[in-house]
Amino acid sequence: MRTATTLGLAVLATLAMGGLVVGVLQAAGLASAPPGAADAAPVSVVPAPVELVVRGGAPFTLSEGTVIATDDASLDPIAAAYADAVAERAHVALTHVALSTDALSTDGDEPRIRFSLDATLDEEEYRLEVDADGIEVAAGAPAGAFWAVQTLLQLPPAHDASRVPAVAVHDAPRFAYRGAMLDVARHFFSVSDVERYLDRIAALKLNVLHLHLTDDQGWRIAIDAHPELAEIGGRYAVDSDPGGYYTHEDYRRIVASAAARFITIVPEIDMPGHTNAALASLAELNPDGTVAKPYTGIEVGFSSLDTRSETTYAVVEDVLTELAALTPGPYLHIGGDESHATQPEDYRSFVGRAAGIAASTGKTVIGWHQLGQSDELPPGTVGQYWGYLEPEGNDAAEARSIVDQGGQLIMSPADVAYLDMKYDILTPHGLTWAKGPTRIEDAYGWDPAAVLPGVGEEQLLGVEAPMWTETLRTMDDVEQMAMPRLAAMAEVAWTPQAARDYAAFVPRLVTLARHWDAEGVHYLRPHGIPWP
Ligand code: TNX
Repeated sequence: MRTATTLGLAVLATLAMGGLVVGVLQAAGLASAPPGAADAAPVSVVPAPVELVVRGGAPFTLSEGTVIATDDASLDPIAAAYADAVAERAHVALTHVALSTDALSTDGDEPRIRFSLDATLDEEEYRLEVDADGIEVAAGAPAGAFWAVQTLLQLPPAHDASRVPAVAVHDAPRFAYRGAMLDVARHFFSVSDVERYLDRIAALKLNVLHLHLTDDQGWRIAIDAHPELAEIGGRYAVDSDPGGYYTHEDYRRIVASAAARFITIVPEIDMPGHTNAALASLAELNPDGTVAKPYTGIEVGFSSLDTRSETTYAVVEDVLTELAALTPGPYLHIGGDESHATQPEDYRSFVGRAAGIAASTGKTVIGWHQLGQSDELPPGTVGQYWGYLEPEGNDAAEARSIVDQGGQLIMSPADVAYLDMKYDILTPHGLTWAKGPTRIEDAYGWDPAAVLPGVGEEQLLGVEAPMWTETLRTMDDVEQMAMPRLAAMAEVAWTPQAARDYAAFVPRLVTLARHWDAEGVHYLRPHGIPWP
């Protein structure tokens, strides 16, 4: 196979050919073959790779029995995942063989598709080369190979999944933490619902699913030390819709399904506010020793744990210790938002102590940016900023306080990153409190490193798109609120800022939507985009 000639970041031109807009956009993920080349179908990837060069030769055709080889056992599941996807989309069965590196270089009936590890690349970095003779993927670690597969699956035209255009791609993410959040507390979502969302996330190269497991309306994770939390707190949901909770086995299935997609689960126990479900389940958490009434409305800010009671800290420790033991990922999220029913000094001492308990489990603590009101956060605490692009009140100062204590930030500005905001006034579900509807253009057009003064690329762990579910009852509802904006968010998280451009994103989004049509993904078609 030829080696790729690597072109740098460059946006060359956009030209209209025969009514079809053909973008020659290197590094913006959409490129056409050179004029006169055999195959002029546009090549399009979301999120845009760092470098994508269309080589201009004939495509590679996947066919029955095409041999796919791996040079390391750690790549076998990724090759298998690619083979499964090809079987489903192109109705072609690939033959997988594991080979040593030596065997890979021998001639004969050579494998046409090869996956290999390359120690010179970072874990999530990959190189992908396709020509008429075959496909070569090299990655620093299995994660990079998995992201290469996500790129590979977008390369063929949606109507002809067996034809892989000849390209050379060199790619790596901008941010280490590329997250989506699902609120399973306001409405409950089954393990298979969550797995469906994991598929959407993985295809866009996001690598974190943050589960908002507890809130006023529901407690969704079994805790053996206090079974009432899930058994009673799990019964309810917004509007008295069906409740539910995850057993340890359910949670382990979610973790395993996520891991198979190189996604880390970040569990959140929100406190000291947003705790009515816990207060309604455990009498001992209440100062008067009687349980609170269940809550199925959508107000916020009315509940608080008793921050002066040692019983509270004992329960917090039981819960976080159990959850940490169930969670292989490095993070525990302790919430901390909208604790309007907690006195400010009580809030400060509570979050300092709760963060200490979380850190003592060995995990890195994450909390909403209000955690910065405490100046006693454990080293490395991560704040999740959910203020506006133009910060108001104390939001910027609280976020900065976390950075000043040696931590990092995840950016989720509510007016651009909140997937539960309506797209426009025609959107059937969702809210509008965060500065009105959030168009795709709004979700796309911001730079996480340019939001907060003194918080640049180095201070950022990454970005996350939260999905609050007060108005969303089913996974269909969730999927339609996420898609297409989650694609915009994925590009914010993955693609270098210099290579991002909304006008170039739109035709790539349309091409991606053709794949969604083929795969049965439910997405909204807000006006302003020439949907297929
Ligand atoms: C604010 S954002 C909340 C949630 C709501 C959401 C609705 C944040 C940390 N708290 O409790 O569900 O608004 O959009």
